[in-house]
Amino acid sequence: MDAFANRPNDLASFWMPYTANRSFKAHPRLCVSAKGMYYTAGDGRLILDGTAGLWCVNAGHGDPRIVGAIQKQAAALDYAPNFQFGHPLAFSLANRLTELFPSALKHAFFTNSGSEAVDSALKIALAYHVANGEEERTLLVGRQRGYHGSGFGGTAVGGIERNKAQFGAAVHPVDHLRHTHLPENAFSKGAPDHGGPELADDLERLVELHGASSIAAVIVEPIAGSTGVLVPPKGYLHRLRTICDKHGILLIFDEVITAFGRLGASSAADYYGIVPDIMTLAKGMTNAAVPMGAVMTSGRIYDTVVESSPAGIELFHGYTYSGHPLACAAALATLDVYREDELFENAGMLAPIWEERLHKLADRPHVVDIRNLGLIGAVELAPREGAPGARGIEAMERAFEAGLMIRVTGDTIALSPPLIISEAEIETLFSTLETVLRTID
Ligand code: PXG
Repeated sequence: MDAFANRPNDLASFWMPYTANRSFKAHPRLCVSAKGMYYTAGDGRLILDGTAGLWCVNAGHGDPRIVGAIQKQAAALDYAPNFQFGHPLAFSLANRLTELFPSALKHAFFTNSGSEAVDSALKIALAYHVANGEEERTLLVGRQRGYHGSGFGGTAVGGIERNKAQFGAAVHPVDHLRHTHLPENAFSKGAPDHGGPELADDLERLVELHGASSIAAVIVEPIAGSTGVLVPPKGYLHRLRTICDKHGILLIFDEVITAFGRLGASSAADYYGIVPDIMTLAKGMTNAAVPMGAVMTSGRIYDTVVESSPAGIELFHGYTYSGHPLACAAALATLDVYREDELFENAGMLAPIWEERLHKLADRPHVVDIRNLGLIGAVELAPREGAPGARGIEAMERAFEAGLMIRVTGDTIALSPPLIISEAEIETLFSTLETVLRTID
């Protein structure tokens, strides 16, 4: 048999990630091309992208400046190793990123995804404490309902039981803070009022339990995305920073979703005016056109690890494709597009319009909560009796039939459109969603 025989209609071989494979393959939803705010589905219909892919296509699909940069780079230098050799674009990109984010974050370590960025960040935190003479700081603290990707480290600090159940014990000692979702904050517009500092004080509980000198780092998403858009109450992140400082604990912001304009600023760190010790990036960094992630670290972390090592390699960690030329070219072009088209500013300008329109869904059928910040929105539906998640899945399927891509997590609809969305497209998105909500029981 011809080893390269083409079987385009056979959906069996591809084991799809985080997907109900059997139901998808019975009723596939395929996208065959994309431009701007829209996909084209397999049957030729236009689908409005309400989620920027998976929170990643912030500049919209197929921007010719990004496409052109990738094409040009592929022809000029397809690959060069960054282990003991290097190529100029990786250095340029690292410099550009340090200009974009809080000035204390002076170094960029490249990865190929958010999951790798998280695992790298955790390892860098541990390496820092070893270099700093505090090797007993090994405990990594995450948060309930946190999502930090699918690596072993990220899964362990993540707070989603379902993501751990198939894989046995964590490979590293971890503990978790309480999540930040309080019922009294339902239907808050933007940052909720109640409970921020008290929730952050949960870190003091862990300090009492384990001893501060055993805790290496705390990792949190500034806004938890994957578990249904949980916006931290006012004062939460500031208090977390204060407690980390008090006890010598590194604070890691997992900004895989929040960086690159989602909140109308370069990062959540920038938006909140809080400087973490380490920041993880991915997704919007290349507009998702080539996979890439990064870990930004403070000068102190880099200097401590690098300067305290004997001559030779200082950090025994990296990936064949760390700082891949095509990814660097895509990222540099993407940063140019963000700047030239003022997309972060556009997101900030649209945020109040987005908030107003989103919250008009409050009295629609099944809606039990609405949450938002920047160009992020969540509509939580009541679960069906005995079938949690079923209503959410049906909303996603119906929306796709109606020409709209949404994401669901359980019964929560999560929305995060490309930052190029227009006011008219915001209206189309929400009126389509209202129709969908009317049609499901
Ligand atoms: N950290 C955070 C905060 C994320 O949201 C990752 C790490 C992992 O990134 P990679 O590139 O390894 O996937 C993520 C990923 C959703 C959804 O529907 C969110 C993600 C991925 C897929 C779906 O909310 N976030």
